[in-house]
Amino acid sequence: MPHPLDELNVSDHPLSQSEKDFMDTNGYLSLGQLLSPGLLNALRERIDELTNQEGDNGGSELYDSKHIRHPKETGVHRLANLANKGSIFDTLYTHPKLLATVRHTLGTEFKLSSLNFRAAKPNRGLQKLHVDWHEAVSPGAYRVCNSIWLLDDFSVANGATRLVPGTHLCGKMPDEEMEDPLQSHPQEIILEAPAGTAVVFNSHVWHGGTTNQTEQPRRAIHSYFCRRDEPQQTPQQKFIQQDILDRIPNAARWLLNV
Ligand SMILES: O=C(O)CCC(=O)C(=O)O
Repeated sequence: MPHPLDELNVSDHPLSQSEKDFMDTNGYLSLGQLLSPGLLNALRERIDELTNQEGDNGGSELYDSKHIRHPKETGVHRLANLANKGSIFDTLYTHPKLLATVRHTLGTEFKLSSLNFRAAKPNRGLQKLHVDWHEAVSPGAYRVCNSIWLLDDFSVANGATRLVPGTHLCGKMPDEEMEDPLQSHPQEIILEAPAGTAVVFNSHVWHGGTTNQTEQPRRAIHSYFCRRDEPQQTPQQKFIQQDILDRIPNAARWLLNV
């Protein structure tokens, strides 16, 4: 029987050896501009629509979850549960190159944990360096893997994500090593890239948002994955809608765990 990942053509988009080596060593990998200009604009429009519709309630599915890693974040626009909010978001969790990178990190048995939007508002957005897990893990024993789809050009000025390459291998949490994880780390890099780019990062690498020093929100969507034996951040069996179940292929159901 074919594995669901094969049904999503993951084997047709293998990582090159240098991509694997880069991901293994640094804990992140840019997949380049995977979003066409047309899809990028349509995503921005749908996000604006949802942001207006949901207002202060935006992200409530995330904040209500008992598995949330951090309490409600101020200074950001959030939306959660995007897998149930339009077919336009399907690519963001089913793209074969994305899934090939996640498979390389977590093995074949993983699922979507959540699909959320985060935009840092002007003068806001700084996060502590953190990992998306409650403790440090041994190299290779990864439980979670994140990715970020850039809806705006990411720059030092507008609060691009920072990360400290290689820290997924160090077996330490940022707050064990740093006096103040809000501060810059001497080895941190900033993910500067054009809108439409997707970057996968091992969730155990130290990372976080930085301050948006421009007048416009800095927008991005995170497709976040976990191993199948871990709880989802958005438990899809609770949230899934019948029209979505009817629309998506079996392999996407497998990814959502519904
Ligand atoms: O959006 C970003 O730049 C990073 C967000 C992040 O790491 C988080 O919300 O945990």
